Amino acid sequence: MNLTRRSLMAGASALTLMPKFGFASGNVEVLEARSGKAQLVSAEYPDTEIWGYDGKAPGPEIRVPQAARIQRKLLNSLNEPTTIHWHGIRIDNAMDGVPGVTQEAVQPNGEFSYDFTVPDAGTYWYHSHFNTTEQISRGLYGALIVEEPNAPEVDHDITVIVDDWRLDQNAQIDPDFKQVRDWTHGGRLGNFLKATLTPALNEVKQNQRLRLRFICVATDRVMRLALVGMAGKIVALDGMPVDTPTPVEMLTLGPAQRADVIVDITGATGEKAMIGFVGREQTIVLASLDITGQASLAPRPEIMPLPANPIQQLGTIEGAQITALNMEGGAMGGLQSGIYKGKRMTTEELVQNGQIWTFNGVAGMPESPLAEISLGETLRIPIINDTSFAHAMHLHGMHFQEIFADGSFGPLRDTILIERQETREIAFTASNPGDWVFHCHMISHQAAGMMTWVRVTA
Ligand SMILES: [Cu+2]
Repeated sequence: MNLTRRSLMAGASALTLMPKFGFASGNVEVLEARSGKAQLVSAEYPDTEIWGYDGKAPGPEIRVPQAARIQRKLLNSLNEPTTIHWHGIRIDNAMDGVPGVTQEAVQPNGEFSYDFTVPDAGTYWYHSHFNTTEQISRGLYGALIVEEPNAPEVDHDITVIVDDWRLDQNAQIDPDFKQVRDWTHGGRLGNFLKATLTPALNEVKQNQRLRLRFICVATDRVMRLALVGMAGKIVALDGMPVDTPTPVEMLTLGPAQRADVIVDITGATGEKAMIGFVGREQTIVLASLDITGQASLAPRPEIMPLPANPIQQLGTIEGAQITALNMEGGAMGGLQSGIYKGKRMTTEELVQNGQIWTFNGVAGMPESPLAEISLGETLRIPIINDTSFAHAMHLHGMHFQEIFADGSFGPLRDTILIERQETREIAFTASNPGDWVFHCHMISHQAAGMMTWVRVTA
């Protein structure tokens, strides 16, 4: 696809009125989950009632140096329980924020003190892990940025949170989070896409260099993004630097995935640099930056790899334990029955229990782990997607690598997007003890059955 500026529809005039929330703030000690109001669409619409950290969506950006200690007290001012998961962080298990697995859910008016260090630099995020479809859909998420001590020089370092809201005519969030049609298909897809840039940025200059930290916080939508008026490379995926930065024009991010790109503004004065969402029928402008001059005559030097994180890549997979994960269910699937809470049920009975997807024949959290391995052991998981939908599998606590057909390994990731009827294999060497959930990050699918866990013993 050869995208030009002109092929992008100017459909997001509201973005020039982007509310100025979510500025970097590295010293928030309390995160209060509460309701709030946000101007999501434009001044012509009423403010949207959201739930957010400190009443904002996105919540405050947490930005710290690598290896820093993060301490945040979660105050729950919602009318229902909640927790915070620190997505992609190699964290102590007790701080992972999974209710019923690593902690009790924090009740209304309750609190929980999160305290952990961030070993790896990169782009991460935090979000609710309780009643997650609803709580993320209502805005309970924020960016967690860990800075390299020797970060590459750029003119702007911008976090780009991309979300997908389902709003009614008055710009209010559709409160029906339990539509069977969503569960059985591609999940809760919205009707209003929004990119929030932090810090806000409206203009750039030709030959300026930007680091854009993309975070897809949508519960279910895969974001296909086009970059126009800029050219550069992907330097990190899911927080982790890639060995060899690769040129980027289009970026595909499944729910929860991140990509850091370093780009130079190539457009000329008077033109625009844009981020567009490439949909089936149309491309929507999510961000539009005026190019207001030339920063320098000469193009910038070559984009180099980011400094590596102190994380071990896969060595050998010889002798590794292999445990397959078979995905079944959903619409246009052949699921006849599945086990839920220890009981075999027909698909009708599963649906009555809000379940529609299975991993290895089981819907929802199984009593025993998908696999149990000890520290230093390597686990291979071939993932067989025998369904008619894509899934974004996320492992907590550790990053994994894909094993390609030729035996080579892919980049370190914490979330892998697996297309319909596709089989992909991942592997990791256990480096973090605890019970770690492994689930589809199309959160509607997770809620409707796609959840399991692995145990790493010390
Ligand atoms: Cu899924």
